[in-house]
Parts: sequence; structure tokens; C-alpha cells
Amino acid sequence: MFDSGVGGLSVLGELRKVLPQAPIIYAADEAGLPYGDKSEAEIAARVSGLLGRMAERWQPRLICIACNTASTIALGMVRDVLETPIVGTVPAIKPAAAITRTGVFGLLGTEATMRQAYVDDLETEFAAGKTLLRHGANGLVPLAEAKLRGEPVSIDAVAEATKGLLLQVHGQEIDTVVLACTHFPLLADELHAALGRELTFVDGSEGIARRIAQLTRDQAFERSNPDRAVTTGDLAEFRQLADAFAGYGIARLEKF
Ligand code: DGN
Repeated sequence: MFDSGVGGLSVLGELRKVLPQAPIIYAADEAGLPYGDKSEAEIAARVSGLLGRMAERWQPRLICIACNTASTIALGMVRDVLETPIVGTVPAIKPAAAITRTGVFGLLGTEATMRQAYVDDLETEFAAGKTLLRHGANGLVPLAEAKLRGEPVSIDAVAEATKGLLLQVHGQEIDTVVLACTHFPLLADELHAALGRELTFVDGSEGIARRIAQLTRDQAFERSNPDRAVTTGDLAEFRQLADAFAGYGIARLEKF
């Protein structure tokens, strides 16, 4: 699993349900966090370099890019250069368009994700005749990281980071919001408190977990190596996340 930070844990949670035996190495590019305000070129270079190192060092059966920002920018590129099968995480516009009753739905992700052609294409293909309100909410990423370090998260701060979505509603009835950043489902309670309990949140993690299970269905897993989480950042800081990782069955934290 690869993400800039702890966002991939929202995907790992779903993966554990369908593949409890799969040995996991979770790689967090905390030295590069946050991705949401970086340029496309910088994100593409970081992601391809780190995935190349992961493939070489651990020879995983599969890599999941559990990050919408990295996937919408670099998925095609890394698939072209690596032999390892790669599953990406892209905004769940298709399932959200299928369930919205009012035809007005939101898309929350990083600012970098909001401007990708990949997202334009998903909107054209699946949201025709509906209204999709996009908002880049970079401010939610550090709040999710803080929550998983055990720090309190203020609902006011969540409301501030997401008010740009509500400002676009203009009396329309919005009923569904796509959480198109893997960090955001980790703040689902706070997002409901800030945006409204009646909203349905949709993210891609269940679909990704199913896809990984399908791609590995012919392979038996042996739990010979302990699961571990590795960081490109400072190990002492990463250890503040030890309890969060332990909640997902990962007890070893190392430097990458
Ligand atoms: N979790 C990442 C995503 O899904 O886009 C982005 C986090 C970040 O680095 N800003």
C-alpha cells in the first residue's frame, strides 16, 4: 500500500475485510506530505521513484496506490514502467452518480486532484445531466493525520476546510459527497458534523479491496513476514502513529 501519509489506512481497512491473510507493507511518503499543493511533475517524480524502490526492495505481488492525487496524476506512467501489477484509487464519481437522488453531488479531494483531466473524464462519462460540485480541501489532510496521532480535531476546522463546497450549493439539494482523498473517510464523523448528517459519503475503498482480492485470487498468502509500515520521513514522528497502525494490525514501524 502506498500513500503520502495515513490516508491509505482507509483502504487497508476494507482490504483486511476481504483479504485478512494478505501480508502488508504500508509505505508512507511522509517526507513528501502533503501532495495536494505540489505540482504534477513533482508528484509524478516522487511516486514513480518510490514505487520503483518498493518493487525492487520487496518484490510485492501487487502495489495499491492508495492515494487519489498520486493515482490521477501518475497511474498510467508507473504502469508503463513497472512490471508489478498496480491498482490505483480514483474518485468514486461513478457509484456516487448512480445513487444520488437529487442529481446534485459533491466531490472533495485535494486541489491537485480537482484539476486533473482524469477527473474531467470521469465527470463527462458518469455525471452527464447531473451537477457535480468540486472542492479542493487540502486542509483536511493534516487534520486526518493529527486525528490518527491521537490529537483532537475541531469541527470548526473541518467546516472551514469544506465551506467552499457548501458555498457552491446555492439552494440546490445536495445529497451525496464523494470523498476523493483517502484521508477523508478517516474524518467521516467530523465531516458529517460539519456538512450535515443527511449526506451520503461515497469513497472507492470497497471497490479497490474487491479488485485486489480478484487480482490475487489464485495466490495463497503465507504470513511469513510481519506486516510493517515504512516512512520516507522522520521515524520518531512516524512512531506517533503507532497506535493507529496497531489498529490495522501493523506493529512494526521502520524508515524507508
Ligand atoms: N491521501 C491522498 C489522496 O488520496 O489524494 C492525498 C494526501 C495528500 O498528500 N495531500
